[in-house]
Amino acid sequence: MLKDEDRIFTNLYGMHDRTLQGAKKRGHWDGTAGLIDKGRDWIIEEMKASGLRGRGGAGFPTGLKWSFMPKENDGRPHYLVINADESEPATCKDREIMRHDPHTLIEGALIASFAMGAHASYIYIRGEYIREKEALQAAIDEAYDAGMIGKNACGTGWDFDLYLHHGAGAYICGEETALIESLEGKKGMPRMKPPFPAGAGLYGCPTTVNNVESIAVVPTILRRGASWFSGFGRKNNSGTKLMGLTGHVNTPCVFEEEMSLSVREIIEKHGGGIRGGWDNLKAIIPGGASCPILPKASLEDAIFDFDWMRENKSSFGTGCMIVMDNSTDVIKAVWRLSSFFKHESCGQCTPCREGTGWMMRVLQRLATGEAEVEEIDMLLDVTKQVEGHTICALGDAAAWPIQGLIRHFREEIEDRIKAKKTGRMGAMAAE
Ligand code: L3W
Ligand code: SF4
Repeated sequence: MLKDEDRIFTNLYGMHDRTLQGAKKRGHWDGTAGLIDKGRDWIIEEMKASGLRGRGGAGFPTGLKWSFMPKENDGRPHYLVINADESEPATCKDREIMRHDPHTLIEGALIASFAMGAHASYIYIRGEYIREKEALQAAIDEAYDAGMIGKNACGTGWDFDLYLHHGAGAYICGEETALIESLEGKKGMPRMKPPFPAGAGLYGCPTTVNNVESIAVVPTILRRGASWFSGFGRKNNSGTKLMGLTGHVNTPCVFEEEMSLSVREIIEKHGGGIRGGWDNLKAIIPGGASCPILPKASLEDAIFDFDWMRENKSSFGTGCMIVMDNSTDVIKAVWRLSSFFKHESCGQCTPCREGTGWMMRVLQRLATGEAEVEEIDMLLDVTKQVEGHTICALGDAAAWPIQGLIRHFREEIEDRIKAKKTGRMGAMAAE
């Protein structure tokens, strides 16, 4: 369990002063110029050694991603883009950073941009985050006024500008290339990859897109050392992490914890346990709508990290878990998620545009028991035709939860269809 002194986010609940003065008192902006003086290579190597994996959902190693940025100057500017378009259902961890600890993000943006040779960085914030935008902009203004950013940032000789861009409320703009398109003033539609943004990103220039939390932890990792950070969690899953609990726990919350604790410890320590006790647990969705559902039977020894979740055919995602007790209609829950993906599809590739609607309609019939049993395998086949056949990960994200539902709850789906046919639907029916 994480000790108080090991927390990176010391103002997660807004109990302290979030201004520059307050942030400095809590240890932020301490020796920033000295870290920058150590040079780009040192910063990138430390980030690699820390084992930090991207905190936005995909878990790609952050230091490695930074190292893809060109070392030689070919005349094109470099950019750091910070993805604050936090829109994953049940995920609201970055929001707390921007509300209560914005200086961790601004200091991280300066250091990360310097390491990648970027004189400008853009934070793309979700359209619905109005107060967060105000808090963050106020902190950016303060940092400019105090000379922490801007010309000769922190007295390092490095000029650095930070811009806050407000999105218009589309989930797909959290996909990095759609976000870049949107920043450029176009419709937020994902681009084919490769080229990855490090080769051709914003305005065709070398760009790194990182999640808010990934950038906000950088200064503390560099101050305390890579080995301090990598000392938490299992190999390849290191560090502390902002996590969340929603659904049928007694105390839904966002919290910082070390990686690789058990799912049960996380739920009991931070969520106050399941409503009605552990035996009343039915399933979890580990870290975002695209992460396949896992039933209680698979969770007794489950470890809450990237590798365990992948090895067990799910995904750690953003680390913000949805907990479902035995009162949950899991078929209806996954149908609801599929209607979300249908709504958010940008529509430029056929398997996603047509497939998300098709899958949603079949799921709705499964939820009401009106489908035929044979349609379960037909639906599974369709998910396989969507998965891996689209421009961006939204197609996969729409397919995986359905595959998880069929893998773990086929019997419940079949029982519902049979009950409908024999008139035993009763209270079991989805309204
Ligand atoms: C250079 C290579 N760069 C990969 C970079 C790539 C990107 C990062 C991860 O989707 C997932 C999605 C959501 N050369 C590279 C390379 N990169 N190979 O690494 O890339 P990728 O493709 O693995 O993932 P992605 O497209 O970024 C993210 C899932 O996360 N998710 C979370 C969503 C979270 C939010 C939120 O609110 N924070 O929306 C939850 O499950 O479904 O599967 O930068 O360029 N060879
Ligand atoms: Fe758009 Fe869906 Fe294709 Fe992604 S997979 S580009 S959201 S149509």
